[in-house]
Amino acid sequence: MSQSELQLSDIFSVDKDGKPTIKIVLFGPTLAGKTSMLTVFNALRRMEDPDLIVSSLTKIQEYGRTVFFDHSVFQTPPFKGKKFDRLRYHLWTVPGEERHKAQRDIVMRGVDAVLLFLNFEKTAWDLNVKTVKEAKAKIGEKFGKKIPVVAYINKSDLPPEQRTDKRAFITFLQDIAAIPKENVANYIMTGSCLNARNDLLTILKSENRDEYLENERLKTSKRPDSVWLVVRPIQKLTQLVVQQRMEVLQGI
Ligand SMILES: Nc1nc2c(ncn2[C@@H]2O[C@H](COP(=O)(O)OP(=O)(O)OP(=O)(O)O)[C@@H](O)[C@H]2O)c(=O)[nH]1
Ligand SMILES: [Mg+2]
Repeated sequence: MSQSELQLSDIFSVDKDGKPTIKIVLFGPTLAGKTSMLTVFNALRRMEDPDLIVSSLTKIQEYGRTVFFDHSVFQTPPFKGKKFDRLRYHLWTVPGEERHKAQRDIVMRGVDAVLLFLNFEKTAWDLNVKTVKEAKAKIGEKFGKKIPVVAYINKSDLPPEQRTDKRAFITFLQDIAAIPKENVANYIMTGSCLNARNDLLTILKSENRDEYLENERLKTSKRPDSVWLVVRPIQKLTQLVVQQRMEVLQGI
């Protein structure tokens, strides 16, 4: 098969609409902020480019906790030259509470990439550790290899005395082989969904809103730093999956 005849659907799974798709799961302990992250991501897309939303956020919750999953679907902007289809990425979160293990098993089926969604809060350390071990056990030897893994630590807005030292996360994640020993900055990211949400709200409420907008859409150049930090791990995982598939292709 020559590369020019190749469709993205030949190297990616297809979703129920037959579209090439990456499935990314945000896997992390309860109260880490997974639902908050997806909410911010949706709000950002709505403000910047609603055409990239394939299906908006579904949340299955009880008393503010996720009991099954959150799910939403986006697509990449059209590719130049349009030789290839656009790529869809499905974002899922698991319910973090320990009692929901069965749901986590279901959500993780067919996952292409894992975002280990961790919590800076000191009180959450044991749960962080437990969660990473659970994710690794579920995926087995593909963990961090055929199935790329990126870690994101949320709640960087908290004062230092309430936060676990980032170095403890790095050591733990390397020891358990979730992330490589080199290029750590590409595999462990930090941020605050709270700050990202507040910064987006500030723009929406601003009297100078027009400075931020062009044709009613938020200019990417005006995207707050806090929002970049929250979006980065998803971008990185998408990139890792695409890169990996391309490498497989070159081996054919
Ligand atoms: N300080 C701080 N609080 C945050 C941040 N992100 C989320 N929270 C708060 O943390 C709490 C839990 O957030 P959720 O997004 O519901 O957490 P979750 O990971 O989805 O939890 P489960 O659904 O139980 O798995 C909420 O009170 C959020 O407002 C953050 O960046 N900083
Ligand atoms: Mg949740």
